Amino acid sequence: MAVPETKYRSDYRAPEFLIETVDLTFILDDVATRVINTMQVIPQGVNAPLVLDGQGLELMQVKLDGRELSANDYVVTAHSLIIAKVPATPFQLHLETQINPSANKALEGLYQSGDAFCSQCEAEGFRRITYYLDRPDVLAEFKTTLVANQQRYPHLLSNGNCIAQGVNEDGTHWVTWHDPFPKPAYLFAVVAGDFECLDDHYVTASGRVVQLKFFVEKGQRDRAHYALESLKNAMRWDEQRFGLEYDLDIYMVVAVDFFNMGAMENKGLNVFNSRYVLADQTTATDQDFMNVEAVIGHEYFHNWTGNRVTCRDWFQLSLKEGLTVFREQEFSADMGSRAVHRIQAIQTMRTQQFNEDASPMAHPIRPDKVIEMNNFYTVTVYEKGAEVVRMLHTLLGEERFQQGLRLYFERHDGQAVTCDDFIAAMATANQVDLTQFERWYSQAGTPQVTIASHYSAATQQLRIDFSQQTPATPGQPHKEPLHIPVLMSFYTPTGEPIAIVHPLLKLHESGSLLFELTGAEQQLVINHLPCQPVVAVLENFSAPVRVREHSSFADKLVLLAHAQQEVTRWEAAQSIYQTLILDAVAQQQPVVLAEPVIVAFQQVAQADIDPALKALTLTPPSLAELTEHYATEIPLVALQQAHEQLKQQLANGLAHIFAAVWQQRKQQPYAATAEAIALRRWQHTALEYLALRTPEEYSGEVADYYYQADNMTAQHHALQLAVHLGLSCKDELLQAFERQWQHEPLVLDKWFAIQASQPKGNVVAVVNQLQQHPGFNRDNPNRQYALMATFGRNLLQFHQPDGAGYRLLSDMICYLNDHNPQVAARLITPLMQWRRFDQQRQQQMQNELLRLQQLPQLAPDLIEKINQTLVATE
Ligand code: B3K
Ligand code: ZN
Repeated sequence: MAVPETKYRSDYRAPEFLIETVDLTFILDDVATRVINTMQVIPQGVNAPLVLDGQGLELMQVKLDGRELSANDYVVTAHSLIIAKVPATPFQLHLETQINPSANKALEGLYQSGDAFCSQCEAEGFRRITYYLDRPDVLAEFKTTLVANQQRYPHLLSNGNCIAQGVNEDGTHWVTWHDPFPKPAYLFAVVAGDFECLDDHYVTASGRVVQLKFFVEKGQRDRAHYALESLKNAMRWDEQRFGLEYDLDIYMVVAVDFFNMGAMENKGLNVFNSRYVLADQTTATDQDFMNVEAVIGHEYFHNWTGNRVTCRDWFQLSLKEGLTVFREQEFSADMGSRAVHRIQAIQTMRTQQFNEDASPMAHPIRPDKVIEMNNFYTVTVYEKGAEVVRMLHTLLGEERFQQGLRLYFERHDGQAVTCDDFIAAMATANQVDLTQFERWYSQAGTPQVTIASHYSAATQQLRIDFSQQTPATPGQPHKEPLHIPVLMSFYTPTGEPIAIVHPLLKLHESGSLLFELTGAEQQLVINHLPCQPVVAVLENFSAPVRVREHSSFADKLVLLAHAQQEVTRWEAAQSIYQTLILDAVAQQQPVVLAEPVIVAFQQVAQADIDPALKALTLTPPSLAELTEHYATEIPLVALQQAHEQLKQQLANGLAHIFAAVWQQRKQQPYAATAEAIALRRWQHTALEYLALRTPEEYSGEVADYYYQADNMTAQHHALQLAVHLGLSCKDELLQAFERQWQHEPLVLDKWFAIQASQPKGNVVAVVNQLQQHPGFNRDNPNRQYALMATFGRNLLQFHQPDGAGYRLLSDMICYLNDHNPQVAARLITPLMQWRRFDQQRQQQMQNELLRLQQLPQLAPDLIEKINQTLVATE
């Protein structure tokens, strides 16, 4: 196996050539698309050969300043076109290449999605379209002409503004686009197809009119309204909260069915996975609606954080992604329930990101070495990256954070920059020293913060000992202390807030107190406290760390009932559940929910608070989150048993409340507002506990609810309960759903996912069977994520001790290795955790990894991950 080259962040060199303008013509054809590329190249005074990136291209012609070059003048390798002798002054390079979009199953570069052509260039896909300096610090002005059959492809789209179009005599037509903003090639896009278009416009704060156009598959226009509204909300929000306006006259979104990720922020022409555009009440769940809003916002916000200011090199990915996820999270929070969105983000961190930190692929939010860039679009770069930006926001406060961001745009608009530049703007604008804070960019792993309180009644003094320690990760044996913002609150034992004035505790705008932990060990001493206070720590998950503290059950109950911050109350409940489960597993005893705890949860269930918070507070941490407490030998089965016992006891203890919630619900017309979503969530939680407690009694009720549903949220929940709780209506509902939705792939994905995630039964066999279902298509990433990625997260079933689950997944990875390595590399995630299980499972997973490692044409995406995981502790 040829090991592909590792690239290091420290090897960055400025480009030897720049490209000022690019004039591209695409003559579109299924199997032989012709790409004519005329570039103005500007040498940077380094006397060097011109090395252009290119992959899978058939080179037809090369002209330099109008003169055709002969084959002796250049060298074509598997990954480049090298022209040894080029002028020292600006010159024009003209290249003609040919590509085969219909053979492109990797969905990178130019490919076909159904009947349409579309492109995906980030990170390094443009080199599959033409030879180019395919790196983000080369910014050029693009002009693009598309030529295609008019009947089949009435819409021809690219970045920027449409400047000319015409019809040819041979049945083709052409459109020329011009993007006035210089941009890196990864933001380039072309689309051709026969779409239905949803049109609207938006007037910016300064009064400019922007055309908004959503292109979707025929017959789907009505499903794009929510996405369109979300876009307008995002545009308004970015003006109001960040003072940022849109800059072109048109903003286009194209929805395609074949797409590796969520969406892509190409300048003026976003390409979206259709699942993040198409949503109506009959086909989309509440969660789907929230995801549409978030992804639409995310791609829109990139226009400033990513496009206007872009990354110098791919190691800086978090510069645009961390910041844009932060902006997206703030947008969602401002549009809906802040606490609910925050809790969702915390859960993602504690399950997926902590998991990645505990894996051989652990990396800092700004990685130091990369083999395949596509492997670094991770929860660490995105979500932990957003947490790092959020910590800055916490440390500086909204006003000063905004000030820093303004300086960042002032300094760097139109440039390709680094994470250091971002931090420097924040530091300079606010006259603060962020040197230690910058370690968050270079250190991998989840820091552990230990907090121990000691109270002396005699001296009325409270001493809190803080310590922090970050475990070693591959390539980083030693870690330095980080700058950690710790938000805290103090309460009396009866739940009254205590106002504390202390030089080390700043009153934060959230209402909590901010303590800045910077040393490996630090003490906080507070005097004049007449009684031992209850302390809430790391409120709002103020840093992406694990906390170890030893507060009593009584203290947790005080916080559950009285904490002022909603997220803190939820955390108190989570901490109670977690202690109960982990203790039960450690002592091999059943979980026992004592009377005062039940009473406390009954009070939550009956309180006059956001019903979504009730639902979240009454839901124990997932099995995935619980596994995070074990570095090795994860006791899967015992955890699952304890988890189930706990839920049963909640179901019993709160049965009368849940029954009342369920029976007293009122039929209301469906709306995807935060209030309506919250209410449904609470009612669905009630139904789940009721059905869990007495499945036979509730099977009919669940089936009725299913059949009466006028929206997908209800239908989906009923089906999920039926399947996951093994209700007697299970098979009937599965069939009904399949019949109703067999021709709606995005909806059928839910049917696949519900079955792949069921905790009981022979799920390996079910998933194997579903691979043969006519609705399953191995080449479509959405189908793979719905069936195979969901199965990989089904801890109990995927990790069947006989290894059948591992084999099922690795067989699919073998197929994808040859067709879509990016998806293959995503699906392999659960196998990366192999060392955290018992001997037998380890052996089985290792066997599968070794088998994959032997594949004749192993893609770099998989080479990087498999080698890293097999080598890690050798
Ligand atoms: N920037 C794109 C991700 C591209 C992924 C390339 N493998 C989507 C986003 O983060 O907005
Ligand atoms: Zn992004």
